[in-house]
Amino acid sequence: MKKCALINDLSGFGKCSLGVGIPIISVLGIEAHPMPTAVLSAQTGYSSYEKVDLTEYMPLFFNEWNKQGFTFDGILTGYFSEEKQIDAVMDFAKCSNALLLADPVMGDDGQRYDGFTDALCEKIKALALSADIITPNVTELYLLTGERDVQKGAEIMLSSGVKSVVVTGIKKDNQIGNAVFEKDRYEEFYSDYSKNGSCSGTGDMLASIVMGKILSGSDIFSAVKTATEFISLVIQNSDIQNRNDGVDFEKYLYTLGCDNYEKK
Ligand code: PXL
Repeated sequence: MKKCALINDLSGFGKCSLGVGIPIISVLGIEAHPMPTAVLSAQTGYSSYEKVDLTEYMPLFFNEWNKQGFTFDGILTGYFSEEKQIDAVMDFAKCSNALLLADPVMGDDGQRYDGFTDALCEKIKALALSADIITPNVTELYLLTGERDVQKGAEIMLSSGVKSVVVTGIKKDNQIGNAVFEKDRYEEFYSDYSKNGSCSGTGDMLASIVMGKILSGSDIFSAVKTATEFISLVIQNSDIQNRNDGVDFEKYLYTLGCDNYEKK
């Protein structure tokens, strides 16, 4: 089986990060190998939370993985709480031939998430610039490039060497969608999932589906189409009282697995 390292936090509440990445990568038929950046009582959108940073353990875990000869087909990164975590990941990724998908988690709806300083955002930008694929939402694309125009922002990232830029949460008419920018191809995928506004974890779901589908042989355009349809289905069928709680993705995970698991 193909192997994907998942470098992200583990949050007890607010379904996101490793809590959605592990099941999604697994149902897509790819081995999930988590390295938690931090463990939180709940994601940072709640009015309070406890957080344990694993910054000092990250180089130790990566060294161990290298010492054991573990290799990866994909490296998927998400939430970071300290700049040093990103140095460790960049060192780890440099020594690997894996496809690097960096989800530059920094903010949403025009706001930075709690704890994201200028210095941390600069480091996240450095990681994004070294990635094969990035999946910023509109707010994160602005934080990365200073550009409010989505196409211009995506072009800045492409001209710096990123191969594919997937911009999420683009609002158009009554719809919300995701666009894939590559040097010589552009495509956008819209759905009616604006019904409940932005929800915790949907960006993490998109990044995980894109990575899992690509590692199992899809091109990025069909991977983003699948992710858009999945997130739309889940949001339409979730009973959302508080956007921080996340969405009811569990009951639809099986729809992602249909292509990959042999049916007996
Ligand atoms: O889904 C993005 C995310 C991931 N991890 C943590 C977060 C957030 C968004 O708020 O707080 C800990």
